[in-house]
Amino acid sequence: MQKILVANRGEIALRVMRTARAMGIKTVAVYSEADRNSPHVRFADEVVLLGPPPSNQSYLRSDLIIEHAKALGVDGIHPGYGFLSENAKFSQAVEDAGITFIGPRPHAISVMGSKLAAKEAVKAYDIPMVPGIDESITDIALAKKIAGEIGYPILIKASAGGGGKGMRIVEKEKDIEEQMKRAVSEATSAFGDGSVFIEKYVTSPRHIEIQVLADQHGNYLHLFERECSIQRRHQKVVEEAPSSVLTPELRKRMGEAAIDVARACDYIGAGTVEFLLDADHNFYFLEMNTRLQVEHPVTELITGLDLVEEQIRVARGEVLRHKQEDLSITGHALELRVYAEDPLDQFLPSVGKLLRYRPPQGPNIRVDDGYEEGMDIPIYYDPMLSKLITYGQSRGGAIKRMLEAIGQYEIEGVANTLSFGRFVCEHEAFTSGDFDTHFVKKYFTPDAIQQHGQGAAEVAAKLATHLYRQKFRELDVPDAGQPNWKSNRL
Ligand code: MV4
Repeated sequence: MQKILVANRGEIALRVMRTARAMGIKTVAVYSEADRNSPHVRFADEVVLLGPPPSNQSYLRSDLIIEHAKALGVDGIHPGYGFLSENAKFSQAVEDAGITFIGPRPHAISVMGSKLAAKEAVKAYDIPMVPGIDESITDIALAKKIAGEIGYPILIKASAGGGGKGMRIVEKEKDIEEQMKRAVSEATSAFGDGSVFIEKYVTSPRHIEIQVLADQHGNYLHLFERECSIQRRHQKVVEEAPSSVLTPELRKRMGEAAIDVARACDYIGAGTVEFLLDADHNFYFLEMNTRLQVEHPVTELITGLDLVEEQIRVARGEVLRHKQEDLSITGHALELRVYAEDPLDQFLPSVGKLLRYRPPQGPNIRVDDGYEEGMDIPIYYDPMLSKLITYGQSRGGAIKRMLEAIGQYEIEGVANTLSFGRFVCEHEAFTSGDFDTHFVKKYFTPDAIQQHGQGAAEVAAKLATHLYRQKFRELDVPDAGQPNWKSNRL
């Protein structure tokens, strides 16, 4: 492989190209008009403008991307995450163009893109599943009968679902009819597929996922787990590896189950198998993500592997270089996703200019980002600014490093979730390891972080008022009354 096009933007485009370059492979960036001045564009050896900012006119234009790839003699396309990364048609079209898709085959993507097809595919293996049905259901009377057998609460899920869309918890039989109708209509409008099924609702689970790697020769590895329970409305906030609740024995069983899931769809490359872990430490297969994930760096830090390098090697047809017995966990890693969102105002996206942007530096700190000081944060894409990743010999060491790094991180001009990250890392439920997927809902209120920065906030408010008055005196304009603080964030 001589030249790789990265069909993505921001931090992941940069991260993929860095590894490609280190492997002696030329890089091609694609970009939209909103990303003209982005670091990923400056980094690449060659660049291609795709079109206007909206994704469907730029980063989702598979036709344009493949056309340019052919014209530039590209022999591999890496999709990153999001955008076209889990699009089976794109994977097929890349292959049809004689280019290597750095990811799984179309078959694996489409099987795992449907929860019902995934359940069907793994049936032949002994993989623990949440009690429930594995077929689409529309008949209300039948749904009531099944729910009665499973026992309430139950969860109605959309087969094509993602991000919690089309998911409905039902506590009592009398609510089944209405919730079924809602789930079907939500799934139909969101995914164009109204198929839903029923599972027992696991009330206080942890979300634990296993990283897998597979080559084209039938070899499989798992790279242990990532704990992803700290999330807000299905958006992950803090991820870590390893999980503080897995024993070596449970880790081995979950790793083997994950490999079986990968085997069940003839997986190739890097993928992630998601599980729920209940309060009694029973685990259940949920779904498989057929891409490199946002949180892959924590796995890299505890295993010493470069997952993008492994993806490229596998795509080139190489045999996996490691044996399961050779892999081990060293130390502990945390990742905080820093979003351009205001934790004091319902996490509303905050757009604007990065007036000041100084990421922390130092040993055991890694920042994966795709913006620089002075840049505008576009409104068109995911609001993630960066990933702050820290490492320590112990979990406590990684948390301590994270708090230091948050303290060093300077971001001005856009509201961001650094203070929310500090809140999580200082919380007793987090530091003790005693948490589940309800952590944020259970413990977070805006006051929890407002109090923390009160001293600094007061100084900032006084200074802002002073500067405001001074400016109006200088310009000699009449005071217009109350400034619109909401739209003029200083
Ligand atoms: C569940 C569940 C409880 N019981 N399934 C959420 C998104 C999708 N990937 C699966 N999800 C869940 N499935 C059963 N049978 C709870 C969730 C869930 C969840 C899972 C992982 C991480 C965060 C979550 C937040 C709310 C609900």
